[in-house]
Amino acid sequence: MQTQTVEFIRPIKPKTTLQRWSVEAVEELFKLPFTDLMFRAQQIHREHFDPNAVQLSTLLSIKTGGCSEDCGYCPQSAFHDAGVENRKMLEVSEVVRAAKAAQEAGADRFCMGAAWREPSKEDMESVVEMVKAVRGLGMETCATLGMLNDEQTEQLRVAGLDYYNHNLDTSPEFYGDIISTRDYQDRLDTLERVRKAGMHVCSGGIVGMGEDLTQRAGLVAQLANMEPYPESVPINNLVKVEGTPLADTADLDPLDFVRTIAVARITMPTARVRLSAGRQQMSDAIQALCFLAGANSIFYGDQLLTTGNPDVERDRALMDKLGMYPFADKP
Ligand code: SAM
Ligand code: DTB
Ligand code: SF4
Repeated sequence: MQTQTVEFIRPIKPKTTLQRWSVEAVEELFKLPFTDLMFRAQQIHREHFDPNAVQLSTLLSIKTGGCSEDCGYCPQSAFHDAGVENRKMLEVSEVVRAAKAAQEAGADRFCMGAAWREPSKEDMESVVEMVKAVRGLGMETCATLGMLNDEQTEQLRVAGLDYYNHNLDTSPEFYGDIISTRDYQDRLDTLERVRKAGMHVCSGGIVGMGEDLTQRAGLVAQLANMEPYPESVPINNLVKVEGTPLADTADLDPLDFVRTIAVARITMPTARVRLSAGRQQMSDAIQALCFLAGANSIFYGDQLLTTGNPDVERDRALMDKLGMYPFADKP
């Protein structure tokens, strides 16, 4: 593991091999001159990864809309009127068809998302079949289904789930401004169960929700201080959806988004840092800066869950232009 020598990075728990990050230390990273921050991020990125390889995950919403949580950013919450229909869960055969198509298009990971607070017993039976079937295609599997209990994490592990996505979304201090139907500790408890069951953890958050710099740093510090930190860290730029409480939030300066990627890379050197939601609204130049800052994963395919994502052709063209390739095709 990289040893940090710069004075503002203070290991809090030297007995572990992990970096421990105070919120202040993370905030100091955010405040570095842009080129210094990028240089540090690139150095660390290149120590651990091929900087030209990008991991491609395709998302599928297996259960859309009507969610009983009130997350202020989310078009699928039953509390908001964002025009998202409450649909029933997809059939296993529909999921397999979508996974095959994603694999043929070049994705190596398939992530199944559901608009649930937590899955029911019956939901789990279908999800287990989906995970087994997608694993059977030779793809990495990921699911994001809300809170899980111990029995459910075990069911998913046995089914062959590789990653569980459960985002902390923001800092503990800002969380209550965005969600009132669950608390931060609920999120941490589920992540702990996923880890204990032996699956890889995918956890990140959303920026551009009106958080201040300390709160943005607080999210990164929370993630980086998990022991171990997540293997996969999605950084989402808020997609502002009409009808959600955050629809009119002021735009985040795109360079502040790039900074967030760089800070995630520096604080979690071996994680896959995913440039996640919000790419459709981003120029190629900003996406290129995100890759320079250490992003090495994207959602691939023209749909996220309910909102759009760049289509495969646009992403292939961008990768070609930048001389990047899917990490599975590494020469
Ligand atoms: N219901 C489950 C949960 O919340 O854990 C899984 C699905 S939920 C849609 C997965 C993640 O999508 C959320 O944690 C949030 O980070 C992200 N998300 C939802 N709406 C978003 C938006 N408008 N912009 C950016 N990210 C969003
Ligand atoms: C993550 O961090 N972002 C993805 C995935 N994990 C599940 C979801 C983004 C959702 C964007 C809004 C939508 O399409 O509904
Ligand atoms: Fe439900 Fe997840 Fe959306 Fe929150 S983010 S409303 S839990 S689907």
